[in-house]
Amino acid sequence: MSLPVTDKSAAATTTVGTLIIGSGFAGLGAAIKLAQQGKTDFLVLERGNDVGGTWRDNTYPGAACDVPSHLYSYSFALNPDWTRSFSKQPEIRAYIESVARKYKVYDKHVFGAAVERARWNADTSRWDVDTTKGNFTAKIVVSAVGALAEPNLPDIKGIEDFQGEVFHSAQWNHDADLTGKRVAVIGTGASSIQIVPAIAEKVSHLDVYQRTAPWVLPRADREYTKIERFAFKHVPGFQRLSRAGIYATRETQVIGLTKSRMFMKPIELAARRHIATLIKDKSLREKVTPNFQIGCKRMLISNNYYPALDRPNVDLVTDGIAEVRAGSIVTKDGTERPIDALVVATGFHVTDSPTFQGIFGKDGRSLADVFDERGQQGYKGASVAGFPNMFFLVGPNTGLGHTSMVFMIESQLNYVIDAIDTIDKHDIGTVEVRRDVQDQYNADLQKRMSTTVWMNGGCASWYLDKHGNNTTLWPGFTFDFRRITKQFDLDAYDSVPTADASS
Ligand code: N01
Repeated sequence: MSLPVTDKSAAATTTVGTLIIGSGFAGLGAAIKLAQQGKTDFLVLERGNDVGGTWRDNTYPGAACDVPSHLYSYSFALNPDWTRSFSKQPEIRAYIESVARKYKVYDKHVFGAAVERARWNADTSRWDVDTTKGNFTAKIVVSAVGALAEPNLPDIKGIEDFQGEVFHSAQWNHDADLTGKRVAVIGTGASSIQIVPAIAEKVSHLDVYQRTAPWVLPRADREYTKIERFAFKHVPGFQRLSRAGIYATRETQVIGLTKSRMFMKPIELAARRHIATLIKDKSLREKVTPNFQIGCKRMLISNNYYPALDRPNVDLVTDGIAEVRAGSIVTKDGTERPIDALVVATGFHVTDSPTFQGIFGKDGRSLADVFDERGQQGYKGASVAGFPNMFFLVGPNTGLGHTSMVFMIESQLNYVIDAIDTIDKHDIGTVEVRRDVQDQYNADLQKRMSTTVWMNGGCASWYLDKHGNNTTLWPGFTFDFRRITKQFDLDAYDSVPTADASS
């Protein structure tokens, strides 16, 4: 259903008002909001073959969401048909596709179009965007590529010489049958703790390589009853009320994460009880007990991870990995463990995404260089000084560790769609966030960040950039972020009228 875009070899360029890059929850949401405003001069570039983003890509066994379904959906497209409290990946993917169909934005997509380079052209005051499916020029670019999209492959000696199946959790090879095989999983983050129980029964032996033990809480997951599903569908307000309840409960965690650790104590106790209840082996209990404050890394939820580790055919290996050989992993104590297949559940390039290397702003510098020098700084997660007419969704400091990213994305959509509307209405040629405004915003934000568990909780995490700053998460209540993104604030930007911008 993608647009018939000219073949790249013909070297023709497609001209469009707004280009959205990526079609996960964020990019798809942007397309829908633009369409709802009656705007038609936009396209969505998507490197995959369908919408869905991370929920299209992450198909590993056991993939599911750790935010309750009714909150993990667009407020404008509630889904009364969720079958369980925490949805599995296929159901979320089907939901996203159904929303794209309902709002008729599929034909605005160019699928299979991986962006190779986006360059601000000062002569035309437009973005020149080269993709694997042709070249584009756009007045405005909305980057919605997602923070968890570029797999982080571990730099372990010898891994390239491994002779068996090896793949990242986000690139699961479904042709590789792990039944009866000796398998290793490296990493114990959110992905791993879902994969381990899903494959533990079918493999002959499983080694789980843990560098840092995560905090794992019980998962209150269950199928909805027929009565509940009837109520979600037919009782006016029931779904919104349930959503509000989930939202409020989760939001209280912000106090513990950002202000007072006392609020996290009951949660930590629940996590310790979880270990004690589910693991009988004392030495395994010790190995899985984290050595940092709860909340410092993302809190995980699972009822079947600990029982899986407790199985006789599963070993939790905590000695560091020295090297991978053709058919084994050797740990630093010299032990060699033979394996047939290796799953690397080692996370993503978040603050150092390779996509940043292909975006070149006003002075020709790449976004990667700019972030490298100053850290991943932006303004309201939506703009970066030096990158005119480019807006970001899920940009710097918009991530969350406690509740639904869809809520944050909708806040950002309010802001970015209002920005595009303002540009149109006021006949503006270019907007660029003022450096002084961005600097002040980040100084304030990092001051608030300094008291949070993410900075003082005694852990290293993907929330921090190479400067040691948390440029990933929002350090407060999500309703505060909703407030500051309600409207586009043109006065925070340098703007040039269309008549004066180059054309
Ligand atoms: O990745 P991670 P993930 N040698 O970065 C280890 C979302 N998500 O894919 O902690 C050995 O969290 C690393 O060890 P350490 C969610 O936001 C959501 O699991 O750095 N080990 C860690 O254990 C989540 O936070 C859902 O010491 C190495 C693991 O690999 C985010 O995605 C499900 C290593 C990486 O954990 C990312 O989760 C899945 C090395 N060289 C994901 N390098 C749900 O909604 C890394 N590690 C449920």
